[in-house]
Amino acid sequence: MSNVAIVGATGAVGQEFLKILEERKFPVSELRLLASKRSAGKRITWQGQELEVQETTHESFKGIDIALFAGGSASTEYARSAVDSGAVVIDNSSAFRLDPEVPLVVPEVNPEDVKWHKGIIANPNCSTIIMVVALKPIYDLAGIRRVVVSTYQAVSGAGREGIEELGEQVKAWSQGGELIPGVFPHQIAFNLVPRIDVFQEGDYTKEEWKMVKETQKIFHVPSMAITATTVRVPVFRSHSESINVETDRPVSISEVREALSKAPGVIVIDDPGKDQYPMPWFSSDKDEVYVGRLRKDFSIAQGLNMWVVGDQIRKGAATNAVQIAELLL
Ligand code: 11C
Repeated sequence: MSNVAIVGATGAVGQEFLKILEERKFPVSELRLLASKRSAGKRITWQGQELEVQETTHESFKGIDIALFAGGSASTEYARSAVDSGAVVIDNSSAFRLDPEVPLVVPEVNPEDVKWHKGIIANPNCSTIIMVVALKPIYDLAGIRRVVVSTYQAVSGAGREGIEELGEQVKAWSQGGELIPGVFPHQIAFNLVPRIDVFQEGDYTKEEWKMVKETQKIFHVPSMAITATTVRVPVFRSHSESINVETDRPVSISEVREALSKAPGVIVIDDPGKDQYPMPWFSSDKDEVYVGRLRKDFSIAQGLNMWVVGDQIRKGAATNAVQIAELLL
């Protein structure tokens, strides 16, 4: 049994941690809920117990074995204190992901990397996790030379505020009111915004660079060629990705389909004749990554296209982190 802390317990990912710890019957002895001063004092019921949310401080981690950080600035501020108190931190922020001293882990892809942690294990970005779970069986089968990915990311990626903003804009539109952007740089209802996070080198966004660099680190292949365009769409939950893969070796679509069908954490839904393919509405609140629209890319010798969908809050964040905690046990 472990003493577990959740930092950011009242946010979208924090709330999902509570559900997933319970669903997966994670052996929790004490659960400590931590958040910002603003949320301290809130009461949350978990497995029949009423727990009070406490303000996170550098002293919050005494006696804690595993600290699940939901993301945001709390990680930079408190993760090292948690480690100094003896906890292993599983961190969902981007603060440590590219640190060479910190493993970046997706249990279906590189579970062995948890072994070399020095107190912090990073949970990748949600769109990266969803992509690499689908890429792994293809990588094992035929190697990967190049990936071209375009994302269709739900507003849940921007947390509770993102979900609320889409809801408020849809309501305002139906009442003839004004649609006011807040979390997103432009109106998100009935629109697409091809910018997630800040612009960086080469006019790529930080989200796009995360998909490139995190994927290279997870596969331990810094030379893997990857290019990404990330787009926010007016979907509440579940990210979708159009992924084009050029393999190292020739492979047939039926071999890829078979490998994906057998892969852990992947479900193939792909029956064009019956209009069956994954969609965010269907994959929300589920832990698996769904793959469909699998087909050859006729424009190159060794290419394929696929459509991949996964719940950003679950497999893209909380479920992956709890799976990492399970590896530690
Ligand atoms: C989004 N992918 O959809 C982001 C959210 O680095 O963990 C997750 C940000 C991160 O907006």
